[in-house]
Amino acid sequence: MFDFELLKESKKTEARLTKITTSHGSIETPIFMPVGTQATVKAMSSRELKEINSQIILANTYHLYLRPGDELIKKAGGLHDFMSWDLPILTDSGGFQVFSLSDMREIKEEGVYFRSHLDGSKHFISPEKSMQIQKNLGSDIVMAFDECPPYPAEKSYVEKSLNRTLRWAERSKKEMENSEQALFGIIQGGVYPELRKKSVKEMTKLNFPGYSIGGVSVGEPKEEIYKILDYTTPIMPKDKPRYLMGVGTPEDLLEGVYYGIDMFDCVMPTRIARHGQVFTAEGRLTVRNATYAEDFNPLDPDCDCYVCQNYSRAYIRHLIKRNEILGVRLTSYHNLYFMLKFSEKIRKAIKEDSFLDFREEFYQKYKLK
Ligand code: PRF
Ligand code: ZN
Repeated sequence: MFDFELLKESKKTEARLTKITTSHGSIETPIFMPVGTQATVKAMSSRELKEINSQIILANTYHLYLRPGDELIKKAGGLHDFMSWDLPILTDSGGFQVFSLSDMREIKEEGVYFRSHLDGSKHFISPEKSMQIQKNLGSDIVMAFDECPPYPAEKSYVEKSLNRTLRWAERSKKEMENSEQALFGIIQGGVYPELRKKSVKEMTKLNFPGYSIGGVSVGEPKEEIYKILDYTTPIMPKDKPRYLMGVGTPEDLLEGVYYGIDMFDCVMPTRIARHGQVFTAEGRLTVRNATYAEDFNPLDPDCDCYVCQNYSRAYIRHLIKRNEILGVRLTSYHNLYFMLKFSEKIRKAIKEDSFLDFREEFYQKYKLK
């Protein structure tokens, strides 16, 4: 089951308020999706994820196929049962991780031959194989198998790759026929407007229930990402969800929403948390630094999360310096809460027709890194 409702469109920007319904419940967008690559959002239990109002989480085909294996997860009753998460799950197809992680890979028309980054063992993932893995995982939203070209890349290469990704999308769709899972097509085309346009035109012909924009945040300057969005989202269908893959700092959310994106994911909030860095209304703060040794304020005085209501910067710094497990649990919890609360504030602003003011106010306070 899959349903999409466009609840409201902002007047002065491309921002939208939408509701997506899946077999495991509904999500309201714009939304940030916490990343649970290994069937766990690092350091967070399902109970804590619910406590901070996570509506949907992400998991990865590539990692779970390698370990513990999608057949094992199927035996457990699927990813939802395996990890005890009963709300929506989106799985990425492996079409990005196989390019960024595996040691050796060969791209052929039939699929990708690669060696595992873990033990060098040989594997093959095709569009059909990626769909079979995602069927075993039992996610609510499934990604088509694509190629994410590197940056920079010659236009001729990006075009060749894009055409193959289109053929792979068709094969992904065929393999997912009669499935309850919703399959999203992925727009590629690098930094080339004509190629992005071609990708949208051909991908939308396949009539997927949703579309994501891939091939961004691969080393290009941020301005490039926003430029791509500026000419890509206006030609995407209005009546389908739009997901910007692998992008999701607070400022990325604001800009993405401005250009009409509904869904975001990024490992950054949990990754920086493990390095003792947290979001605050004034920007990122490295609580690990000596400056905070005797700072008894909460991580973010403006935050009403459990961590900020109960613990000080000095205490959390001490935990992190001592490599105590609780330290990264607390910073991860706060950072994800920050992103989810931020998405909620964005939705409220769109609802109240004040998104541009909200964006302006954010930048006045938040120092960019
Ligand atoms: N394709 C897929 N997953 C992705 C991307 C992509 O292009 C990106 C882009 N940075 C992140 N995750 N399948
Ligand atoms: Zn907090």
